[in-house]
Amino acid sequence: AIPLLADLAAPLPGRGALPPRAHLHSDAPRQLLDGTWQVRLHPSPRHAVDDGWQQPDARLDPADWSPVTVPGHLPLQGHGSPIYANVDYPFPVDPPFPPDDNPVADHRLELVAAPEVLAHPTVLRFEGVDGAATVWLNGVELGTLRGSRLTTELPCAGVLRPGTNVLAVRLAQWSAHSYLEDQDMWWMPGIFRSVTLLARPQGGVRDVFVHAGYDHRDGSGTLRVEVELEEGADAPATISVPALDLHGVAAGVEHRLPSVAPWTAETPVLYDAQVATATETVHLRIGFRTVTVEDATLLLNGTPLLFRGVNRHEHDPHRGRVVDLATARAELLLMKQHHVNAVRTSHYPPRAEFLDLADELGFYVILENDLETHGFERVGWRGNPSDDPQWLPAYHDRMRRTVERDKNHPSILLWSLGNEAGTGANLDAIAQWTRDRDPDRLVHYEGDWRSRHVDVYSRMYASVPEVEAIATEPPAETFTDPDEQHRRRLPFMLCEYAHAMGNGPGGLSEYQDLFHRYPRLAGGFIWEWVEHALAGGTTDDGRPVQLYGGDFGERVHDGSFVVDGVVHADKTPGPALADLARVFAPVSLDLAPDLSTLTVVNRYHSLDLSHLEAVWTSDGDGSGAGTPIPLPEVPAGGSAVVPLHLPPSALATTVTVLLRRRAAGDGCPAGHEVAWTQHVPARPVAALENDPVAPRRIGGGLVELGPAAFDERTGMPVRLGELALHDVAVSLWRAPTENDRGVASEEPDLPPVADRWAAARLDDLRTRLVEVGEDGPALVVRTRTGPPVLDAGVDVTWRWTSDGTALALDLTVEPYGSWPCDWGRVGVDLRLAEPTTRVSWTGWGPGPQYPDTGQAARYGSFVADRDDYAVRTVRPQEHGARRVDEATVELDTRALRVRGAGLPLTVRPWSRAVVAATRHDHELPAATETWISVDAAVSGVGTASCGPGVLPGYRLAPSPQRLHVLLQQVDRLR
Ligand code: IPT
Repeated sequence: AIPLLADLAAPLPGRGALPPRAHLHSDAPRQLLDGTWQVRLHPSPRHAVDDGWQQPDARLDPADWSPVTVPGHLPLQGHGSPIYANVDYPFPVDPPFPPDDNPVADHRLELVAAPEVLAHPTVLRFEGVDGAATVWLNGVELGTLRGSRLTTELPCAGVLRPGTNVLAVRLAQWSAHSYLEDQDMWWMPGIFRSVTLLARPQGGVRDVFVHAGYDHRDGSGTLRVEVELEEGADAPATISVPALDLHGVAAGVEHRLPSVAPWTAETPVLYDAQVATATETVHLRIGFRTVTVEDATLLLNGTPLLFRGVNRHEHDPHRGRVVDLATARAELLLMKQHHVNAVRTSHYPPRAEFLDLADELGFYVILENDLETHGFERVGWRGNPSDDPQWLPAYHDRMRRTVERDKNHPSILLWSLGNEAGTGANLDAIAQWTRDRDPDRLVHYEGDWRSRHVDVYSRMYASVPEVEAIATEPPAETFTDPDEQHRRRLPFMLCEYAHAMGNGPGGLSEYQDLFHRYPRLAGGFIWEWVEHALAGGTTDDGRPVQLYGGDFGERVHDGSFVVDGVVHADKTPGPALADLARVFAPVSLDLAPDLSTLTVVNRYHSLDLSHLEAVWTSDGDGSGAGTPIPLPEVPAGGSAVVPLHLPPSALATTVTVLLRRRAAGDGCPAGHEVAWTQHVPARPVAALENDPVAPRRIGGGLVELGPAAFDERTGMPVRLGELALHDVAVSLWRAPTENDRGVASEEPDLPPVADRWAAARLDDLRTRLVEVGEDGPALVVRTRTGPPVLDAGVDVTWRWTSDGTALALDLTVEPYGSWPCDWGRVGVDLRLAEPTTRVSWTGWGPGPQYPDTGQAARYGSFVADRDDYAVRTVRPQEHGARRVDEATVELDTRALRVRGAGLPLTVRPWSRAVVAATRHDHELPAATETWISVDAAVSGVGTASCGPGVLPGYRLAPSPQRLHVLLQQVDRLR
């Protein structure tokens, strides 16, 4: 028998750990063991030799060992490779057994313990070890580690000694616990968080549990600090909170404080506190707040709370789940700047210090246990550990370690039992344990829609109509089932929604409108904050390579489904982040159509608007200094109608009203825009400026019309000024977005729209010239365009005119026959034989817009270089359309000007066929040409990559369409 095999198959908690406790900031000595360790690998536990390698005097062959950085993931340091699988277990579902094919990594570190650490009993703390490990110090087994994202403390008193010590960790990738760690992310074993030796002074502070409540009725606070001491204390601990005039008061008793400042994410007031014994002092920051549910409404300090949340995984494109604190802080500041006020720590506790940042910067946190058994869904949930008693100790152990480590953080309002772990008695048991242990917080778990054991009704990816139906359910009394009654009394939230994969998410505003309308709705958490692409170096021409599932030779994988965030893996914002900020804005502004008034709705939880100034500007994008608008006092939750007194001439201009910060604060600089709205006047239709010129035949099968030449055989223009035009055609297709490739949750029996387009051969339209004629000064071309196989298509009339300078097109598109699918877009494509360098435009920007995205876009003048205009995504897809009134597509020496009224314009160096067929951005060919589309209409994008498809109002059913556009070759701008 191989003991390690038996160990790895045990569905039990690890051995040898001390009871879990809070992660405390203590003055006791400590020694960080992060750095360079040595590692050697075995392909399986059956090959892991017992050669005494754990012993200090072991004779080791240096050739077997190589350096590895701790914290780090082994596959990102050349030892094995990452595996990305979402729901599927990448091994047979044979619980509790792991597969034999199970990489084992022996780690060794020689260390000399610091004298100040050695002067006390010591513990060895592991904050995150991905996989299942056994730990030896100087050849003595200290214990085993289970629960990859959870802290373990192993006592090492009597084993740690002066001089050199040898720490040995044998880490297997797979174990029984892998069944509990099926989160949608990379499988990457390794000691990926810090390892520390902690001195534990006798009589020191072992654990602290702060209970700090706020009573909004009288502004008072209550404070009770439970303290557990290490052995050997001769006096109890004392508590000091100098700012509250508490000096050396007793632990365990409740102190009533007549006046405290409450903690909220908007006012993250923290009180410095010390808990001290004769031998140890720990420092805490206390926040007073109370979270409750009343009338199916979530309340913080007595006031309804709205989560403007994101799901956050820890991810770094180079280091995986090793995320340094500076990066975590930068992430949180970026969230602040985009009005995110809540984080669900999907799907495990983050590194401990993240919660310090959340307390300090102000975020509401749903802290999630390290638990997911989603892969059992594939086998009808047979054998799901959540309902099998042999796993109860492991469930209990994980939940306990989750709660105990982070229990002192005011930012945490809810504990989450885990994610996608089905239902079962073990979940019910840990819900009950959590409520008993921490009655001051709420319990969350999405996986049980009966919500019997939770305090909020939580769902993921529910559609807008479904959320509205939940918001307006009949009262609890009307239900006969007691579970239903209970659920009806709970507030509702979306722990995941708006799947931010590729081009999207579409439809954010519709959810937010519901959240604002119905008090039962406590908001939601976008899926997800950050994309999990892994860095794969650069191409020969310097483009970054970003990798996803399947790129490491995995046989079981879920491709690019791991790349689905509003922020790229390197933490640079994607276009959705700006849209999110607009939708999440804590103040709503509405301009009366005659500009007489501005309606201001304060959607903050507790702030009034005194930190903001309002200004208006005219005829720009709002970036100017602006004229102040005096704002009345608008308390949190209140609204005001503000008279504007703008000059009457303003109506004919673009008026932008902005609310911006008066001073720096809340993670934002002074002047940071918090909300805006815009009045865009009707603009004149772009028209030819001079008298029309007539078409004339110029030989060679060409017809000249002003600056353009047409090929009589096709009826299509082939030249505009000095520009050769190629492949001019009507098109109904777009390069499928990842949302287009998904099955929409409201249409589970229908194929993805991308497949419907493919079945209808929307990407392969053929055109027949019907006639080329003249109508006065117009060249009128009629074509019929349709896909092979089908008898449906579009009849197109191209009416071209010119004044000798520009070329105008009036296009009508009439569908005929019975169309089997909606369209991706309707417009005109053309190709230029040289690459664009940049695009400047007047219209909406700077980000892209589809009918259900682009909430951040406003009217103004913008410039973007080629890549920014095209919007490159890790997996290539349709993106980058802006609605333009006028745009200049610059080439090396010349430019093409496009004019129309808010026309969706797409510019990129590749055809849609190339975009659709390319799996990675870095595989796209170098830019040698320019593909331009000017559209009459485009479809929304929805979120069918996971969740609902395009809302009905944003779909593009086959329908008559018109397009009016002016084209002109101009000189390149300087
Ligand atoms: C949901 C998961 O909770 C999350 O981890 C992620 O996988 C997300 O989907 C999709 O990216 S579960 C899904 C079945 C709705």
